[in-house]
Amino acid sequence: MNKTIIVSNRLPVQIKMSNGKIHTTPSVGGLATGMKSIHQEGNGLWVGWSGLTENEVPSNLKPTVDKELSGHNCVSINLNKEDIDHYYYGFSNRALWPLFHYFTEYTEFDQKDWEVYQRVNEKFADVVLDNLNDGDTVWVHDYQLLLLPQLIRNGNKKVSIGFFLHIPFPSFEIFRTFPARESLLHGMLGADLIGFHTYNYERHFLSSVKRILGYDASFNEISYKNRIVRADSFPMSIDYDKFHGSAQEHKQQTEEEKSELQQHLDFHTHTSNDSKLILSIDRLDYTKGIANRIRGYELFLEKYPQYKNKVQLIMLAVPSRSNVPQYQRLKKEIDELVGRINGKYSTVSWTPVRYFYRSMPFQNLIDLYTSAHIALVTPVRDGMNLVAKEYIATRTEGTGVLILSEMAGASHELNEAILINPNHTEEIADAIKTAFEMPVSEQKKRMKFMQKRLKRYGVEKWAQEFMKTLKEASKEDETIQATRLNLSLQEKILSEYKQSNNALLLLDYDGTLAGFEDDPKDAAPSEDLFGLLDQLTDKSNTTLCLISGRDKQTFSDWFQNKKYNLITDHGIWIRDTKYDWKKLESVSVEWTEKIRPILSRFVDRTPGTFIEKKKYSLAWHYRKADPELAQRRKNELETVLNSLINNNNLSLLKGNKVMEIKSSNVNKGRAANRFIQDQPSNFDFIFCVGDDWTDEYMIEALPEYAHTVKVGLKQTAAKYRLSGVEKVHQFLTKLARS
Ligand code: ADQ
Repeated sequence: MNKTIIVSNRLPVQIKMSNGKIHTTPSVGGLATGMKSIHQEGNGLWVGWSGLTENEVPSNLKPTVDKELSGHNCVSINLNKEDIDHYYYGFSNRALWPLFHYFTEYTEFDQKDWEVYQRVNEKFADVVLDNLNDGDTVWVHDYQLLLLPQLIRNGNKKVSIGFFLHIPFPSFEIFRTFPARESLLHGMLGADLIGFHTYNYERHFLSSVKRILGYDASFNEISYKNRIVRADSFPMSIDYDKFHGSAQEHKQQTEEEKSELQQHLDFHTHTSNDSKLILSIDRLDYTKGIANRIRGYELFLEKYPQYKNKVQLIMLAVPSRSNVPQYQRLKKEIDELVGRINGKYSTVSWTPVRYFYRSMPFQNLIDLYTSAHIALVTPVRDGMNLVAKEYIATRTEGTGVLILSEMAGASHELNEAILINPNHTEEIADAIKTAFEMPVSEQKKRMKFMQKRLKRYGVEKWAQEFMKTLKEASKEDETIQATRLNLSLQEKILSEYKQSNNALLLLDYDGTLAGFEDDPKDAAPSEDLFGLLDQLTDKSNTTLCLISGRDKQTFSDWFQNKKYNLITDHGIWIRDTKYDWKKLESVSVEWTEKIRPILSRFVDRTPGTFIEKKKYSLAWHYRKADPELAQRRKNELETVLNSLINNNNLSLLKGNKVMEIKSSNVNKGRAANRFIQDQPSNFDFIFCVGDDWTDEYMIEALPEYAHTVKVGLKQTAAKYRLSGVEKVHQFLTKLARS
């Protein structure tokens, strides 16, 4: 039975060792809950780090730890202190975390950190591959493991791989600054499906893939090597019922059952009817905008002094990454800010900020969520932010106001919150006032919308949706694999070819026999290619014909001494093996005078594009232009040209990063047919290969028995696919040597 392996930096169990004994407790975090059913299904496994370094587990206890973990269907990765220092604290949290959250000034690229990051990702890959069988699914989580999808793919191609990024993916302008940018993208592209919290992150990722690696992406699909990689957004959620249910139980508590914290909270809210609590909960992290939040609160007290004594900010900061210097500085800054406000405003009976720097048990979190009238969530960047969602889930009476930063992924779903710009202190102060004054009916109206949404799309649903999409993505890829000209199909065609008395090979040139160059002139045939084509031409049963959009002059120059049949200009000219050029179509070129100035205007406005003037057509090349701008200009140009084209009997050919305008009665399909009909005897075998849209005319025009092949993954009427020029050469070599 196939299984799913979940991989994350940390395992979903906590291990503690005391007096030589091992205790494990399952973690209750959001991810563990969301993945629970997937993890428990079949022989599901979770691979990750246990939280203890090799030095912390005495070697005699290692088998017991492993056994204990295996009882939870977990397999741990052995990491030593150096690994953790460089891979986790170093590369993950001193380079990737700040970079992806737009803190470029905090981003440190250290060569040693990078090397260890690669090594640790390989350690993860080794353990995953040891446990992986064909047909299994792997779901990799987060920024600590960006290289893992590709490493797994290299080790086993017959598995489905999903990857989810829990933090933002930054815009191209930020991402491009990073030294290891190519490797990180290639690492992620090993997956079949790459998930993000929001469409914006997905968009940024696709933009980096296009601009940095130069791969085509149409909508959310990237044609990567010989696979399709899908990117999509899946906003992560929470275990709504757990938070809602706990809040309902909490309401039933008697005075004696209440926690000490709850008693303190009650003490404040009971001092007067309009006393209110504002809640702030986060890991202590510079991305969470904690300092801005305190400043906003301070300004609120200053601007609206009538609320003094009536309001208290309860601030819970969970210690995090405290050996990274920026986190230590942040801790100091927050301590000072809190001290300053409390020093300035406290009275004998009132403290404006109650600050807790520690982790709290779940029940205390519920105390806080259920008691707070306002939740103040102001990250300057946050992938999603689950605290905001948890607050909504616990408001069983439908009251309460969420003030939420528009920089948190959650703001896309929680539109009914008061959305603020976390860098605008005054906006925070005013939002607190608005929240204070919001009528209960309005609070309930907003809460209802948000609760309904979160209840419907909980964390389990999130995980299921991801898995469902991953299955679909892998299936789609299988369909493509099915038409791939694999070895057994190649053998079949080869044996037909060997038996043939009169075989035709119709070969497109650019993108099929030769790779693309920035300048089309640089794609002249290599000695190897000449050798291969000569060998094929020498075969007594074979007619070879190169059929291309290239102009007659270029092909004459390149192939002047070669006995190949040539069809150029998309089918206007033909040269037979006796070097006689004949015109297949008569076409006028007067229209070029009208169209050329239009193309020139587009060239002026689109850096990196240029016009290629051929004898019978005009081509606008945009291979070197910014991909997104080129896409927009291409659509604009199409609109501009459409009416002119119809009136002048022209057609527009959309090739590979080129748009070509030419006479309508010319195409490779007509030319191929003419060529076939003009031969003295019928062909009993046809093999045709091409890579772009212009070749589709020829593929569609050929008789049913022809073996038609598309190079690449784009839509096609061809029967088979090959992934690239190299594969075409390999197959033609087989024909030549047969
Ligand atoms: P985080 O940056 O850790 O997560 P967040 O999404 O808010 O941020 O999750 C914090 C979690 O910790 C919440 O579930 C909360 O209940 C819990 N928590 C907070 N304080 C606690 C305390 N004192 N004791 C115990 N638990 C506490 C990263 C990304 C986010 C993204 C998540 C999930 O940075 O943007 O939303 O992953 O993908």
